[in-house]
Amino acid sequence: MTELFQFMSKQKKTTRKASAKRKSTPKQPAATSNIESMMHEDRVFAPDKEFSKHAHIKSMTQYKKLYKQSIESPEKFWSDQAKEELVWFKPWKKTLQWKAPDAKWFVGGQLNVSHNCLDRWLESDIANRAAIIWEGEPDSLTRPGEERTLTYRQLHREVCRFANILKRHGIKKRDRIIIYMPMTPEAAIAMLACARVGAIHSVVFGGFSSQSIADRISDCGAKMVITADGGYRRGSIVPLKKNVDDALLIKGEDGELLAKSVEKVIVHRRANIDIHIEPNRDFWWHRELEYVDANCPAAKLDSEHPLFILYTSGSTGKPKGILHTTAGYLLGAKMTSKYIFDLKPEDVYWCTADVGWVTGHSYMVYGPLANGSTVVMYEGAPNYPEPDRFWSIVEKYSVSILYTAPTAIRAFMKWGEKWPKKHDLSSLRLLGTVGEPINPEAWIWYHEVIGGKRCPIVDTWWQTETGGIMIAPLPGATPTKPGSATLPFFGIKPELVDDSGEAVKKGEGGKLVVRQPWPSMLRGIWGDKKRFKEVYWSEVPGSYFTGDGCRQDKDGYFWIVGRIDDVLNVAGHRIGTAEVESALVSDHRVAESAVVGRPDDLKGQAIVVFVTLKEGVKASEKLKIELRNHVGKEIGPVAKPDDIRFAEALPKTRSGKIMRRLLKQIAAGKEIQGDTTTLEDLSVLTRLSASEE
Ligand code: 7RM
Repeated sequence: MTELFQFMSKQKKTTRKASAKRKSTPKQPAATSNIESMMHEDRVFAPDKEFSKHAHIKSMTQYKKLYKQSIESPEKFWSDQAKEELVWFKPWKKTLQWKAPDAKWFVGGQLNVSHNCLDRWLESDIANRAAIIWEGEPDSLTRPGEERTLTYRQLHREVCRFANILKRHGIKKRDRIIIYMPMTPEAAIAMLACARVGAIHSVVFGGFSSQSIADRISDCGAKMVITADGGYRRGSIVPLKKNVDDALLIKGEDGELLAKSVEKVIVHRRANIDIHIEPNRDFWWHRELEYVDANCPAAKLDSEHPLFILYTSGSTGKPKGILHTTAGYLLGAKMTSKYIFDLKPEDVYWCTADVGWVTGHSYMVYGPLANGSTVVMYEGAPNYPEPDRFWSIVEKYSVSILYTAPTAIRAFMKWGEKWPKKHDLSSLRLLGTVGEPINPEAWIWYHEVIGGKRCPIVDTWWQTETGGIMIAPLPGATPTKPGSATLPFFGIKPELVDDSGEAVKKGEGGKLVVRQPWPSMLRGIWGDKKRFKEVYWSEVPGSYFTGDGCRQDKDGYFWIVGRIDDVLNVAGHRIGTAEVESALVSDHRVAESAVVGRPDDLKGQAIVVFVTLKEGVKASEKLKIELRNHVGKEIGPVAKPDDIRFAEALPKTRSGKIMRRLLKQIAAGKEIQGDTTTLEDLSVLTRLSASEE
């Protein structure tokens, strides 16, 4: 870290202007079993003095001091924080009970997540502030979307009423409930109502198919489904209730209904379309409200009471139901929101994630509401009806904090500066990214075009499994480097190890593991203890294995290079996909790229690259050669792609992650196999396969 500070003091005037250019130092690395990293990004952005002055954490000295305490005496640290941040019905007796891989935090304590997000604000001046500002998808260019604002008091009332509906329909503690909803406030109300009565919710993306709903119901034995008649997406209506009806009829291999555990379906009226209502099974949300009042005390739940299950697709086989519990999860979501986004009550905070992704859980609902902040929620897509939707919302509500994914940022870059330029974005004071490594070019564009060069960017690394952000800058303290998630959050001890589990030398790449338990860590895979141990705790015994490849630079900064399973092995060199992709996207004609390996007799793996081009750029053989040489120049000859394919679009999940597993099959000329239910747009695959040479 000292080196970094020396560098910064020398460069003080220039670094903030991003005048230092990317330095690429191609070299021919020696073959080793570790992941190599050949790209160098030397730009450093020091926090702005004014920003630091008002931030929760104001300097590196303050961060380092607290971080040290949190690692040296984790139990004391977390216990102090849990007292400070959360409201308890009953104090806990033991801060941590740990026998790897089983953690219990704040043992013996009692609290309620919905009470911590809502009731606690009712006696304060936060009660009448906006909790959720919701913007619906516009019908067209001329008809704006609906808007609704719920104050904390109103949200509390709606959650209590809906919680009473759950009880009326026989929902008890630990019952599982599937939430399959569009991005409306009712999605958040449903989640908070489950939390209020101690039911376990499992949110399923509104874009997923009947089969995925049925599989998830079957896996967790859900008793109820909460859905809507339909949801809006790019001007058309997604028939959510119809999908649920179909899901309830799907039979498994044994000939039995997969969703036989479902007794009730509650339907929110959103799209006003005709749907089937099955008597005694299906009930309209608005009708049920007639039978309940708004008096519903929050259940007193144990610290380790299960809060939610969220399914994430494993690299193979069936999705894993990641389980999170009450106190630890909430403490993680609340603290990371507060310190990493520097959240204040005056902020208008917008996380653009869908509720069906963990980011929508921790950073649209639980984290910000536990901090008493104002959350913006948007129903539609970023480019409907026109590519300036996000910027018109930022302007309309004076959004001060924006949290989105690199894939969205690259799409904005592709659509061009004219869209953000149409709007006043001066209310923004902080920007965040999540979901994949952000390539330096996109980082700089975000910084300059969206952030007007004045907003710090927090690149946040974490996973469904970690519950909350693990590695990210603290915006008033940490100097940032484009492409790096920087340093660990309080209480988090990440490390890089080689194949034998030994720590690697600084500057070398390795597998990212976490050495100490933390409160918001997953508590298991629903119904599959064996898989939980195998996937996360066997690779490096005693440590949590993230599945990601990473390197640490001389300042201790973490640079994620991609999933370990995706790391390429070219003639003995292990190269992270993120680096090659970043090199490609640094060519001004490339909008996005995905890199995969194809079995190769000579080299082990050949590098196959899928590239989408910026608007107006023509694909040609000449361009292929130029891109090949460009990667060679940026990284080194070993990383030169063997095969470049231009594509209209890449296969992605709803949260924007490229599904490399599918691209690998296409690259190898195989038929697509395995789970494609998490794919956002299936037609992309057909088009990709058709475009093969
Ligand atoms: C929050 C979320 C987790 C995986 C993770 C990484 C990748 C996420 C970043 C990132 C580089 C980041 N949960 N990932 N954030 N890679 N920089 N800032 O995405 O369960 O859906 O995915 O996403 O590979 O392991 S997730």
